[in-house]
Amino acid sequence: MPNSFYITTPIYYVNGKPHIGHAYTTTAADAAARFQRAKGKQVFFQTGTDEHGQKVLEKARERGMEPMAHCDDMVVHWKEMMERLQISYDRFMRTTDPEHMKAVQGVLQMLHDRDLLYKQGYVGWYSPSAERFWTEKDLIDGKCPDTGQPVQKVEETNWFFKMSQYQQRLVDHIEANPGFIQPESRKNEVLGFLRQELGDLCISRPKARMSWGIEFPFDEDYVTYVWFDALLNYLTGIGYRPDGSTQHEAFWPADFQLIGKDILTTHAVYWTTMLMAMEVPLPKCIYAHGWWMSHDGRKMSKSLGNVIDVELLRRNFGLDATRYFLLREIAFGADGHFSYDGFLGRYNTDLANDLGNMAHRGLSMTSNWLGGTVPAYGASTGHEEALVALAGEKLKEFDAQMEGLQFHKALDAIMDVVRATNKYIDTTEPWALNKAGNVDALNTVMRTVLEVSYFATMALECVIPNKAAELFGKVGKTTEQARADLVAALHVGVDFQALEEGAAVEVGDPLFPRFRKQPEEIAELLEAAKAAEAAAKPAKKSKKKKKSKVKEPITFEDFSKLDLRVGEVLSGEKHPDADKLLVLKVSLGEEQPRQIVAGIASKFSVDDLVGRKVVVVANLAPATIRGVESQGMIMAAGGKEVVDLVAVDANVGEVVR
Ligand code: ME8
Repeated sequence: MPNSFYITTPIYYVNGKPHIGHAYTTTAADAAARFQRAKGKQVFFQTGTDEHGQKVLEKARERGMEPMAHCDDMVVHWKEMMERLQISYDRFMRTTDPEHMKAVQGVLQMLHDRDLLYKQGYVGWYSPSAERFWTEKDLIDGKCPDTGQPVQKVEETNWFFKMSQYQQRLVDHIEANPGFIQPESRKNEVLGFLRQELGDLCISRPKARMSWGIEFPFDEDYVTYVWFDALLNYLTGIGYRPDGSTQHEAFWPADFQLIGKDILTTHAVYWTTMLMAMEVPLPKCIYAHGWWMSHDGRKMSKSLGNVIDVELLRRNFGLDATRYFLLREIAFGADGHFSYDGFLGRYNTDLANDLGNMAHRGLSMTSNWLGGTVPAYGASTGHEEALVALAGEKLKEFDAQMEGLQFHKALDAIMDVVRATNKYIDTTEPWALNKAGNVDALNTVMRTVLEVSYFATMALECVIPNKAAELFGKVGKTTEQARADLVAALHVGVDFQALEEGAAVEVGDPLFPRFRKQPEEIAELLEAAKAAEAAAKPAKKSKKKKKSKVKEPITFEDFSKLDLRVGEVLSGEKHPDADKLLVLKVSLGEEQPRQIVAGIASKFSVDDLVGRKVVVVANLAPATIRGVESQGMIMAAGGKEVVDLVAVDANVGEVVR
């Protein structure tokens, strides 16, 4: 459908409760969905839960429950999280939904009829935590390379999907459609992965070992591999049935499929080749965002226990502030760290000082000095024209960044207008105009500030829906009117003529009061933040550090011989012959990624590093380190013990000076 917009999140495993990572993807999808709805698109937004597979079965057993009863119980937490975050999904998909299960069986039958499935004996290492097989050489210290959790050796006959025959078609599709896998670094990662020979995909589990899944329609001894089942939710949820019906075409191909970078291969390779086999078009974009990390540089996850419960943030700072923080704090695509101080800082600057303060100043001065109604413009103070122009330009930027899911930039564009308006208030000094009885100019200043307050919240409504609605009410507008005004502003430009002259304004409480709670009032939140940090950092004996002496001075000429570049870690493995070394593939934006041996294994696993931007000494002469060639050096902080990597947030290949 030309006016449709379909956006999905991963469906989450019900082996634990939701945390900041899940809230993040879901809030991002929600903001995009709300924005597109406001723009008049026919939106379908799907999220849900992934309920089959070994991981969920084990959790149910651990709780002494039947798997279905366990899922029903856990789903309550997920739906509650979504309700609390005001997630405006159109469908909450559960893979235990009978219609979905029937459709999955239909797809299996269809692929079987097309001779795209075969049965074969197999030996592999199964990781229940990642729900996938690995070969022995993939394992790190005998554990799952993705999650670091134990694996089980499994020898059994299984059904395979002939994934390998789609390898070249997939490479061609990725190359011909630059926006298909985003961001660019993830696209390169997938292309890198596809440079090796692609195998076929094991898509069954014998019931004798694991029965919690969808039964094969043509082999009752087997159930479907959890990923094969789960990925299909994106289609079955919008009515896809493998019987030639076309209901799903109202929304398919999806505009955006949001995922975390942890599940890139399953989406960019398994899902896309499954679609090719089903003769269904590929989604327009698979967008893999980064991770919320704890301060030791590890992904926040259920298994590490270093997660923050967003509910604590919501309860202490409010829903809108929590949603704003999630989307503003880190670039969508990059990793970011959570810290309580970071949250507080963002709240107090952007929301309390900038947006909240601007609106409150406008409303209270209008109420105190102008009888509490929206004034007509008087004479110009000479500063309004620039502000209108800035707002017009920034709204366009906001629109473009929202269309590209660059939430942090979109929000910042609107905040630029807010900050400029606070400066405008300071420059025009309405208190002085009031004192001097210059009502004409005062009217102009107040009208302008009220218009910007409305303008900013109208744009930000998709992120801060409640506070926006509160502000609309204070200037005599409804949410419906604000959405219509947003569309008008996007089409014909910004003129700061949206409010109705004479409409009553209401001051009330500031939208975002400065956060002044005492530590004892937010003890629960502080404790949780501290516990997450403690889980992140294994306790170390405190050692007194000797300060290393600064070396002999070098000249600038010596220094300028160094060619330092920004690189991104694409993949890696442990050095075959040295515990402290990792062998990493690092992209410097050159044709081929570099292989770099780095002595950082005591601090980082490969999993911690993939996707991180690092500083590389690019012109260090290649050397062979314990039998492995190294083409450069990654810069790290710390003496003998590595403390952290030298990290930058810049484009791959950029020179570091
Ligand atoms: O993988 N930072 O489910 P899951 C950012 N059922 N996002 C994070 C995160 C973090 N620290 N931790 C989790 C599964 N996420 C499968 C998906 S889809 C057909 C099947 C988010 O419960 C992120 O979106 O492990 C990630 O991809 C997802 O949660 C994984 O959720």
